[in-house]
Amino acid sequence: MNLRKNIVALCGGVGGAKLALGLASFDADIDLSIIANTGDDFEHLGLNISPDIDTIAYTLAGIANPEAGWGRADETWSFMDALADLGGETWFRLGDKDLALNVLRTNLLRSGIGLSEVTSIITDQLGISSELIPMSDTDVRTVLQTDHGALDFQDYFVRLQCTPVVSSIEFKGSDNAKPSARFEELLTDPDVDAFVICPSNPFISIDPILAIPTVRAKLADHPAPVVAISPLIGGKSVKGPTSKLMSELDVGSSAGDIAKYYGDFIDGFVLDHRDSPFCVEIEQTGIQPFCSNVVMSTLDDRCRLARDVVRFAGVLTA
Ligand code: FO1
Repeated sequence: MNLRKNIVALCGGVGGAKLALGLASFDADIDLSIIANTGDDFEHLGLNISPDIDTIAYTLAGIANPEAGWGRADETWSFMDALADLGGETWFRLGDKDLALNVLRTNLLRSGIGLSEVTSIITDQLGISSELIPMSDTDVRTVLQTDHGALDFQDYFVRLQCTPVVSSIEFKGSDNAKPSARFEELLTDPDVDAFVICPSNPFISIDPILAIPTVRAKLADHPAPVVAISPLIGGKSVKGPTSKLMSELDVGSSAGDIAKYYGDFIDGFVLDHRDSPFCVEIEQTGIQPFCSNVVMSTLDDRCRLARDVVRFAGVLTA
């Protein structure tokens, strides 16, 4: 009997990357393919920056900055300090080691290599065994309509620290975007055993992936179950602006509201024990709830949650 399991995880920034590490670590019989959000990507200081790809790569390689969640551990900041002395833009902090990766990516892209191949060159160099796949090789850019006008993602998230009030979110370029070739393959691969929607921010990390034409429908049509993990605990986002965006976008405030927001294309929803009162309303929408401990402070936490998610998916019928 083939014990190997093919898991495809849709993932954004810090929270999602933690579960991705758990999925990559808890069982050697898991073949993990991670689909990374690229809606946060932007050109800055002449560089092509892909924050969620890098956050996931650094996390899987064990070299992520554990406090910030983004950028690298043991970083130095000579480039930023020198740039500041020259009056350059330093609101988006690029450490010296992080800079090297972004210079490499920029030059590979400029030579005509696509983002998927560039990303596999980087993951090979970092010794990462899981597949890390951009959601698309064409540009999709998250733009937020706010009380400060239209904002590119990093302006909203970093420069303005998520303080603007958001009225709507668009994904520029998504209408003409296609899933990356490998993502396209996985969406119709009968050997995929489960799709996992990591506990990333649904609106700014998962929605850009779902906005690419055919993705949502193919996930719904695939025979494998789709399991989402709640990014909230007790109505609070573990990190970042999920709760704030829920109220600004009028999506509700609970884990149950997140399950309903994802809606028909998910089969199961993993939520924290503290949110178990929402299981009934989730079940009434036809989505199977499963309670676990969603807090991921240690590697053991990440592996345990990953194990719960894969086991839960194993008993779900899509
Ligand atoms: N997030 C910040 O809040 N401040 C920063 O200065 C910052 C720099 C940065 C540099 C490289 C990188 O890959 C990510 C970086 N991030 C920073 C995180 C980034 O804004 C991501 O888009 C978020 O993690 C959301 O996923």
